[in-house]
Amino acid sequence: MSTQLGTLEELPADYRRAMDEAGVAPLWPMMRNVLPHGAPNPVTKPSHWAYEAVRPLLIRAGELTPVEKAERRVLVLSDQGRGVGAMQATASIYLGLQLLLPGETAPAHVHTPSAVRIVVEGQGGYTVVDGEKLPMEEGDLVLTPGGEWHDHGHEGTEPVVWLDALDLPVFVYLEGSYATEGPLQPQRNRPDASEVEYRAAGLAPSRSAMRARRYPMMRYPWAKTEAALRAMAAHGESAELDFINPETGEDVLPTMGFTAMMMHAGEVAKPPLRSASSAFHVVQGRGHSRINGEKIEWGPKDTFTAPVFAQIDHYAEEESFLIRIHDRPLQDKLGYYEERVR
Ligand code: 1HN
Repeated sequence: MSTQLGTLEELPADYRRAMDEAGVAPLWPMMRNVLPHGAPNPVTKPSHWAYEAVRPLLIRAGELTPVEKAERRVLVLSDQGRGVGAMQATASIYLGLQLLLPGETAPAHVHTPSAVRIVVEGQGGYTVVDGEKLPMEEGDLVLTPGGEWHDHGHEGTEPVVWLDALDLPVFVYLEGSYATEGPLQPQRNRPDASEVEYRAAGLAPSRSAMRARRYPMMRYPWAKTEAALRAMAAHGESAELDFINPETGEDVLPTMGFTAMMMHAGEVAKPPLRSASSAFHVVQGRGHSRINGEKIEWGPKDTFTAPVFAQIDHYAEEESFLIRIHDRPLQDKLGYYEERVR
């Protein structure tokens, strides 16, 4: 049953003034704004950032603003539904493209939000998390979980660019976002955990009284991800693999999830409608997607987004590898993640 709710205008002017003065407002005129029927009414609009278009601006930022003046030299990818300058790509996900030039370092800090980097181009970049040096190669996923010290450096000869994905909007909403700064960290002189402790799927360091770290593996090398996707895709249609914590089997972070997808040339994917919002980063390939009917043509290194419950059709024109960034882990924890068949 759906009755028409009363409006503010129906109420006498003196009553409205009196409510104003008392610091109260009637719920019923605004009820449907916060509780629409059947499905949410997202502010987020499908958005697309072509790497070709953003890259020159990022390189120019490298000429205009020394890293010392930026702390992090980043161009923020703002959701079209919120406008340029919005520090949201979807309601819960922040995205930015970060540039580091040869020889530069970005100072160490620790903050409450969590970040994940997906390396877009360049060689020789690295991130140090809690003393562990994580090399950054194209397509690698590198975690800097909330509460972990991290700094970045660059030992190569060409610019390094990566995509930052943070749960920053959630922390800002909770009035819980803050950072502490510190000196660059000493680096342990050994390869990262993906090369040592978690070198092969299904094998983990022998369990002892010592509990595993909360974030035991913080780098997911693209070479292994691609090989795993190819093996899966060779035996079926599209392949999708979730990035997980190798000790718990859970998502890599409490709030954000990451899924690697491979599509063969000519393949079509029509995922169910999901209550999670998504951003897609194209590691390799070319194609187009229809998101709520809007056509987005994507190529290598592009990024695009889809709002909650979006109707999404992907068409791979070439063999394509995408990483989907989403907020399902957060929605799971809040008890409402949902998928609808279409
Ligand atoms: C941050 O700490 C980094 O560490 C990048 O590279 C982007 C955007 C907002 C807040 C913190 C980084 C960020 C950020």
